[in-house]
Amino acid sequence: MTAKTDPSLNDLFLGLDLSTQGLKATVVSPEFEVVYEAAVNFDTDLPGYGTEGGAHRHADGVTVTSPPLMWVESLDLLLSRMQSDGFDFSRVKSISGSGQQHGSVWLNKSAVGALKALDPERSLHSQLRSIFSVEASPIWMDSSTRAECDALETALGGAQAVADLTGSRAYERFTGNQIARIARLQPDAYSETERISLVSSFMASLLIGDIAPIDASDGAGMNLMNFRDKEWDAAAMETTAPGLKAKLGPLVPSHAVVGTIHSGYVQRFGFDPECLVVAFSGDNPNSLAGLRLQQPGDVAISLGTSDTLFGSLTQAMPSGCEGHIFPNPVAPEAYMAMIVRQNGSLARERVRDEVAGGDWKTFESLVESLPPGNDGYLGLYYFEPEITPPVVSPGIFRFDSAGNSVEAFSPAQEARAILESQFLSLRLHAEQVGLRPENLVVTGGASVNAVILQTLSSVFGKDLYAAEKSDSASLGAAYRAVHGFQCHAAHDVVPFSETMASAPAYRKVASPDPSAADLYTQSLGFLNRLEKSVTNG
Ligand code: XUL
Repeated sequence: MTAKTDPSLNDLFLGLDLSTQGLKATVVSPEFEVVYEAAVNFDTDLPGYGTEGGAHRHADGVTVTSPPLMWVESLDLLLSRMQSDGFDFSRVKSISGSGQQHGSVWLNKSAVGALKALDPERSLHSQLRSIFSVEASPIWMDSSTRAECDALETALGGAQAVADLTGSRAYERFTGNQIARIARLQPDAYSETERISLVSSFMASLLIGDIAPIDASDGAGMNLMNFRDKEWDAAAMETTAPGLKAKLGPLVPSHAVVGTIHSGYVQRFGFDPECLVVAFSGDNPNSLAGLRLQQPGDVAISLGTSDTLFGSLTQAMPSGCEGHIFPNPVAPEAYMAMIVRQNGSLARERVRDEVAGGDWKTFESLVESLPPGNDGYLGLYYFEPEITPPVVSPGIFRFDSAGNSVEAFSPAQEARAILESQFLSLRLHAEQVGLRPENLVVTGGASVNAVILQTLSSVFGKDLYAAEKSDSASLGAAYRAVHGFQCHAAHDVVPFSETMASAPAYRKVASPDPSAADLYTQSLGFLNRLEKSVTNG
């Protein structure tokens, strides 16, 4: 990298993450040291909005929204907290951000004027309370749009056709389907809407004092964008709602600078007037950057309430059944693919409670008492409806090595079976969307458990590395702030691997059992058949 693009040691880079439950700031130095963090929790810090977990769940059981004004107020509160902590805003060279994916913010004709005229003497929320044409923003947890999804798939030629075009089949939470529903049920609000932003681009808009464009990585979570050429697709837009293109505005690459900080923040908080704002993106694309996935084959697994696997790839294979393909936020020529399994930590804990009285040590001894491959016994554990593979009715299914149903497993078989089947399923479905891990990073709550890590490493046949910090979205936003700053200075795309070259290496936490690698590879076909026999996919 040329010296011109290198930040100076005094510089700081700010990442913001507006998640479902709160707003978080992570500040990094040019050496990628986290030097400051702050957070706002929507439920406890802004109780006036009456959210639970940051959202309002409606009586119909499928509609889930959040008040966008709460997001505005949270930015005020976060920046004020940073100011009271004595944070030196003048050192911030650039800001980027992350937002929960798919949620939309509906702006009326007064929005641009109000954003441009932000007055440093007054709070943001007092100035912006009347810019919304829809005051309850649908978010990613909303599943009210089955009819709209069916309509899109019918119009475009089926689920696979929608996936081939947009990177994902039609999903209820995807923004285009949310837009179609609002346009149908609230036609007046739709026609009063000047612009529809994503949560991510809306937060960037608040900082630049104008409407910030949607970036291509988060734009791919809408079922509206051609994920290969990164343009809005005319047929998808036409099926979704009339006159939509003008309401969405342009798309930009995720590393693009979308503006400089509005003068109101310079006066109120002491920001440098030249502080750049790099396009905000979705939380999953930001996590990809936060976990430093730099090249095709770099894959992260987050073991959380749900288990998520995502990684970078050059040959995208969108699936009409599962997973998502987004443009890669830090490598414009590449993609990212993502698989979500709903039955993650809670399912493991449930089996642990049943076979080991809630004790991880006992659970570990049970797993270790049997060889990898579980003598051919395999179990499928769906305590909740499953996303990957699609399972509507929960259930547990146990099989012997010939694929015959088995009534019950011994505690040891059960303990080994849940880990092996969860991780084999992640590997199977990752391969089905073109993700073949070469370098594997694990994050999330369960990543401290030795037997879980060992099994994961063996199932994938790869060394396993651990990321030290779990809040990869806000960290990724800070890393992207550095990347965008450098790309801007270089007038070119700087390879993300160059940006991150001086970041400390990850710690190896497990190596695969060499005797198990072939066995697990051979089990993938068997698992696929068993999953198909019990699922709806
Ligand atoms: C991704 C998704 C969630 C949200 C959560 O498709 O719906 O991961 O991004 O914030």
